[in-house]
Amino acid sequence: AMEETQIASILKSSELYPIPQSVKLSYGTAGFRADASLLESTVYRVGILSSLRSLKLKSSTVGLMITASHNKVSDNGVKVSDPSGGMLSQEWEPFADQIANASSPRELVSLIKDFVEKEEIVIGEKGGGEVWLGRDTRPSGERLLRAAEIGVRSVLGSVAVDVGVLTTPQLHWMVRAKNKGLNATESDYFENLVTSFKCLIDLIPINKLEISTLVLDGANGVGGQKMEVLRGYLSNLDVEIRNTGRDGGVLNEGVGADFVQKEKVVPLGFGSEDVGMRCASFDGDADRLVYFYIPSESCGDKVELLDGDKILSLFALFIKEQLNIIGDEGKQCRLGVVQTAYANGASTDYVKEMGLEVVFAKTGVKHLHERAEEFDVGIYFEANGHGTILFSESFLSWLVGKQKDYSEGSDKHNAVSRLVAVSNLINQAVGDALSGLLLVEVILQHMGWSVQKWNELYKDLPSRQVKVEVPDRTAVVTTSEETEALKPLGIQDAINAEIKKYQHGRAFIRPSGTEDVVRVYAEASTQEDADSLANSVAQLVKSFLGSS
Ligand code: G16
Repeated sequence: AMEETQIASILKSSELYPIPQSVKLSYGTAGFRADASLLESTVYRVGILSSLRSLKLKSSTVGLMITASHNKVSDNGVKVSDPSGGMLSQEWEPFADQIANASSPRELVSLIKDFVEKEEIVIGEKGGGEVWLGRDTRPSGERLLRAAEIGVRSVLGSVAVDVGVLTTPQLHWMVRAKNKGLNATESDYFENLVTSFKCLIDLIPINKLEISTLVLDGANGVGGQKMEVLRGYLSNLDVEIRNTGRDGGVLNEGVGADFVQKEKVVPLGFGSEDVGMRCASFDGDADRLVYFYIPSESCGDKVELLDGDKILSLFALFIKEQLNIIGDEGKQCRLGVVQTAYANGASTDYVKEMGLEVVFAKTGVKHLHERAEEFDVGIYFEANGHGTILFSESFLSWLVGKQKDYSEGSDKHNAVSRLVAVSNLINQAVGDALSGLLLVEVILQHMGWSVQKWNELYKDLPSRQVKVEVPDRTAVVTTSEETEALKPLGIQDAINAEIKKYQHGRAFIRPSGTEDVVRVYAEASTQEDADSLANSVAQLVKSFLGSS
């Protein structure tokens, strides 16, 4: 039960953060997101939730990140990292929704009281919770961070630690490290990347490739700035960084992974002088990564895109290669792939041909992560560039054991060491553009491949994504894999009738969990057909739901 002093503390602080009229917030795909001016009360309340989450888990450190990632600069958002470094347990999302929408301090307190009782959370007696607060470069971040601090501290005895401007994956990594009792500062994060990258470089059999310059689009956000720091510690990587946000560019506007992946055109700051160069884009909080190049025959501003699916395929190939070197024992490793309905059909065929198991999850890394944990090595990626590789504890300790069995310098020993280094390099908590980029770079050097050669792994089926603004996007309800719409009634039959008109046609709709739109995805054998299928499905959405 909650003591009177605790109740008074929340009543008092919540007076500072009245909820704005007529907003209905939902934790969504990746936390709460809205126009930054609407979010103070939400962030304050998520501060309270984070303290409670920490208390529930024996005062383990919890992370609270203030970011709206790929959304526009005037938006902001808040998401919680569980002590494991993964996303907030989905069991707590309904409570997050309830308190975010509580209309008065009294209602807020009563919801918290009930929840604390139900979860048997003890406030105050055995020490408080601990919450680490990070934010991206959005101008509204600092003000929102103050609201989060007040929320955290209004749970008596809990402490808020401001860990500064970070990428989302950095915060998740730090939280995970902290709770494992490891060194957990930002410099530890960098050091870990540098050491494991170097280890993989040293294990390249013969260096087949002159290291050419990588050109990075930092989305005018935190990722490019962090890469500037990291670059200083790395050898064997030559990277030129553009769109750092310091030269007047606007976050995510005409730049960044979301823009490049959706529009398939060059971001601002790139042009004909970059033809053929290996280029990469981060998103606003650097949890997404895509590659691209401008083909020499480029008409206008079109790029060749190497999206999350292509990154996944490259990773799968490299890991499979190491397992093959280990031989029969390596083949026992359950290597699997997790994708979403957005995965390009050609990528799914490619990994299946490699003999890998492929499973599908709902959009949102939290869903993919969960499925990837079922494998010894689970690679998950969304087409938008969000993903990572998870190694199970048991497989990792098996690998470490093998490092002792095999003689040093042997092929098998090297293969095992590469896998161990990959598990250290690639973020085990969440998709991470910085660590993903380093892994892509080292694999390309290992293979002796250019970006063009990598792109030839398979040819994407032409696809198109569009968004449709509707009065109420929650009217769209889909199946668990999001490939079919159950509501509004009749729309799926209409979509199916459109799909039938196209060769290799595939299309689906789903409500976005981060923007107020319905998303439409379409694939077909030509770009013209994919565009036309996407447009007719978008028309169906408008006619079934009305346009706003
Ligand atoms: C977030 C999630 C991703 C998801 C994306 C789009 O990305 O972390 O898993 O794919 O939103 O979601 P939706 O289609 O529901 O709007 P980010 O980079 O914005 O955090």
